[in-house]
This record gives sequence, C-alpha cells and structure tokens, in this order.
Amino acid sequence: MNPMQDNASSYSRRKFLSTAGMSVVGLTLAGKLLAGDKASTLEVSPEVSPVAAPTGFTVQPLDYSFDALEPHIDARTMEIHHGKHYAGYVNNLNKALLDSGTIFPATIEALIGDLDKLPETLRTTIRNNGGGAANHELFWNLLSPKGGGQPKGYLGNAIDAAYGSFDKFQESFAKAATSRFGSGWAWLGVNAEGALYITSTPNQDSLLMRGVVEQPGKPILGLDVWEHAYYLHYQNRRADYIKAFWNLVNWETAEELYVTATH
Ligand code: MN3
Repeated sequence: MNPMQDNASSYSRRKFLSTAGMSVVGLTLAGKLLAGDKASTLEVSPEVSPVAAPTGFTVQPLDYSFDALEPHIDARTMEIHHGKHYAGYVNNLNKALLDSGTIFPATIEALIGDLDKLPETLRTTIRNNGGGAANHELFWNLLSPKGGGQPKGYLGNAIDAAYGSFDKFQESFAKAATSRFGSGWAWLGVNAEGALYITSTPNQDSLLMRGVVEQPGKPILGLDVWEHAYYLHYQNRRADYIKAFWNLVNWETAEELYVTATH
C-alpha cells in the first residue's frame, strides 16, 4: 500500500470519528439534562433529538500506542501527556462552555480564532484550554512511529524556497523551540499571503488566535516545548528532545495541512 494514501485516509477517518464522537457526547449530555429536570417527563429518543450543534468536545484517541514513539518519546510521558494534560484541556474547555451557557461551535478552531467574540470573563479560560486542546490534537497527528525523513511535495518545495534547504529550516525551527522561554510551542505556519514562517508562542497560544498572537496564521508543524512533553526522559535537555522530534514528524500530515492552507 502506498504509505501516503494510507496516512491521508487514516487522518480523514480520525477527523470523521472525532465529529461523530462529538454528537454522541451531545446526545448524552442532552439526555442527562432532561433526566435531571423533574418538570419534564418527556422521553426523547436520541434518534429524533434535534441536537444541531455539539455540546461537548471529545478527547481524541491516539492512533498509535503510548510506547510507539520510543525511544524518542517514552511511553509514560505519552500516557500522562495525553491522558492528563491534553484530556484536562478538553474537559476544562467543555466545563467552561457548559457552565457559562455558551453555545458550542462546530470546532475548537472556530472558537479560538475569535476570542474577541467571547465574554471577557471567559476569554482567558478558553484561550488556555481551547488552545491546549487544539494544539495537542494537531501535535498528536503530526507525530508518527513511521515519521521522520524530509518533507516532499508542495511543502518540501516551499521549505527549500523559503529557507534554502531542509537543514537550514531545521536549524531555524530548533532555534525558535530552544529560545522559547518557559512553556510554549514552536511553529511552522502559513500567513495570510501564503508564505511560510517560523515562530513560537507562549503557554497554549495558537497561531489561529487572531488579535492575540504576534504572527497569526495557519499551523503546519507544531512542537510542544512544555516540560511536561519531555521532562521524564530528557529532564532539562530540551535541545535533545527537539533533535529527537525530527525522527517522528509525520510529513504527510504536514503536507495535507499546507495544501489545505494554501489552495
Ligand atoms: Mn503538552
């Protein structure tokens, strides 16, 4: 089987499963609300329940096992990172939206792209937890036990054109990742003009956050440089973790993101 095709179809399948998963959660929550309301004795069949928008985002499963990225990222780190940190962002995001009675948008990306539209009291919570959820979902999809090597196709050409060579691109990206003080992310993004750029953001800020980050755009490649992403195995050696990251990059996913962002 052509590995590129395999990868693309598994990415689409994951997206579909995630959308399907959201409506299941929506129905479950709607059912619970009805069950808790004593005035209502209506029995609503989930099949005919008119739930249009999702009322809860799901924790997306990894499509590889926790130990699949070893020796570059260890199993225990992946287990805690996915099961505690990432799941925590999703759960906190859902709680903030439910508690405030905010209507759930179709996607987390839509929500964090327009933080200005949210009530001021919600903005920081959604910025941190919506950003955390979206950034990690992207990150999981950009890692693969079969990853590494160099980008080909449109993205490979664009990287060569913008940075001179893949090696020089890696150097610039690693510099952004190393010099991000404290917790944050290093990014390769595409701006409104369709040009590639390398940057980093603090905390869980996403390139999608217009009016918030210095250089908004669409993320193509992201690297989590929070200590929770590497400390168990690498301790303070962030540079070694960044070096190991190149063995895991799923360039087919990055190509898909680049083509979607620029065509
Ligand atoms: Mn993280």
